[in-house]
Amino acid sequence: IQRDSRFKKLSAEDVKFFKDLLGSESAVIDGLTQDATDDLEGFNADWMKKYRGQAKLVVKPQTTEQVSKIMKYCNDNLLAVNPQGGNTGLVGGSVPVFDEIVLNLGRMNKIRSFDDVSGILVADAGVVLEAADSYLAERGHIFPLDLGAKGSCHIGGNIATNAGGLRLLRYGSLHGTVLGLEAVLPDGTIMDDLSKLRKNNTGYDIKQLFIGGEGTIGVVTGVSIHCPQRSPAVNVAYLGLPSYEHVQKAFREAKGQLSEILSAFELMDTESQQLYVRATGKSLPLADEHPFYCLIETSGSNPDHDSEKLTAFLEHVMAEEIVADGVVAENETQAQNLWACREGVSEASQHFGGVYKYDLSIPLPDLYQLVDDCRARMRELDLISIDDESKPILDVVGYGHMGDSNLHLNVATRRYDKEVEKALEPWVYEWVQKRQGSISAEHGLGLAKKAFVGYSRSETMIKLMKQMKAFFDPNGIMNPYKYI
Ligand code: FAD
Ligand code: 2HG
Ligand code: ZN
Repeated sequence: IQRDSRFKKLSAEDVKFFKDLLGSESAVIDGLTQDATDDLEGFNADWMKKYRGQAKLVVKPQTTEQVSKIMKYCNDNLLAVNPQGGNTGLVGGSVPVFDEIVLNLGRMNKIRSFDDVSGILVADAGVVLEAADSYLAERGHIFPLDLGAKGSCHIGGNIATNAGGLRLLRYGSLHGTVLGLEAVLPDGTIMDDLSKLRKNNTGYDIKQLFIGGEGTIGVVTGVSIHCPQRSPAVNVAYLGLPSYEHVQKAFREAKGQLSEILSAFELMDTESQQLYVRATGKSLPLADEHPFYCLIETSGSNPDHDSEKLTAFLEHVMAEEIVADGVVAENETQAQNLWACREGVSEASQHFGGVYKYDLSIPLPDLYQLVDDCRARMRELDLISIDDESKPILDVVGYGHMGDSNLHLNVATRRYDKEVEKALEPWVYEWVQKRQGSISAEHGLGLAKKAFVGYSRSETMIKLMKQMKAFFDPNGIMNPYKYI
């Protein structure tokens, strides 16, 4: 890609405008009129250290009005902008490609209101997910989304990517739980759609376009979201299973027997768990190795009732030899350790130098076949070895949100390598297209999947998306060069 020459290059005068507007020293990182290379690094490089921009300016507004003035100035002057939350995105959408200004929401981090009768939380977009959840925990509620990056990602970033995560099975997608949004459009208009209503059928539901919009049509500044009651009884079980067939049977049984208390059903293959062990030095919860593992969580209101159900379920699946072995957490620490075996895989897979991540929706019966096929392909091409350091790939691992038919295929490498990338792309996307899956289940498209949207969307749909983009952002200044 080439830098779009329509965009103005940042000048000292522009920097002065932002400094005057935002006032405080810490609100602007200025790499144009002074040396700020080190300070800019964290905003220019993504979490995987795969994508790197060349932004010379980071602005950190504290109010919606400031965001509005920033956007109006950028639009009037044709300065390109990259909205950024916690910078944990996995598709290269959160960092600039060239010299786009980074508009980071980190200082917009206030809870605006919470009603413990309705469970409706209204907060700034830059509130860190874990902070929102802790605030809610003190008030007997839970954020309807949870994910491994909770300590860094923002709720605004979650909305911009339409993150799915570990609780979607129970609480549904953000398209249902988000009740209202406040967003700033590229020309500075404040879209005040911060409704607190669960029902509101008054014409087009425009906020939905911002959920999963990946910062291409506006900046999300405020969020109104419906948060459920926190369950007093939470159980976590970690199970070992002999095959993917058995995993599917266990999922059916879990839905049938745990039904309304089932809050997560996660899948990990043995390779993903071995990689976690290798990267962290920790040991796995079960003594013997099993080809597959599942993490099951239940959340309910009555500890005795839930334990009784979970015990009956476990007895049944063990007696039927669906599950080979398992362990149930006896306290909060044990539960966290079991969850770490699942949540830690994402980081473990990039621990050894590089990673190629594919976040896919695949019909459940076929879901794991991709991992087997991919591993076989990498062997055939002689690109993979866990011990031989001369091979680029350490391992191919599969894990994900079984309950949502969402597979994470991670190819852990010793370095970023064009040969590996060519062996994987578009092969993975063709595989998924043939099974009517989606090439992006929950992480978005960003820069990584820009060239591959056509594997999951028709010409007509892509054309409509481009028309929407042009309507909201006629100058194309919002997160340019990315998927749209
Ligand atoms: P960023 O990374 O900063 O930005 C992501 C995108 O959103 C960019 O395109 C950016 O321009 C845009 N954006 C950010 N904030 C705004 C805003 N206020 N207004 C407009 N646009 C904005 N995802 C899942 O779905 N499920 C998971 O289970 C999951 N687990 C993860 C685990 C780890 C360890 C990591 C590193 C990532 C994980 N992710 C997961 C990826 C996920 O997309 C992000 O973690 C999260 O949703 C992004 O939030 P963020 O604040 O970091 O956004
Ligand atoms: C998860 O479910 C995240 O752990 C990250 O969505 C997946 O790193 C990945 O590929
Ligand atoms: Zn995920």
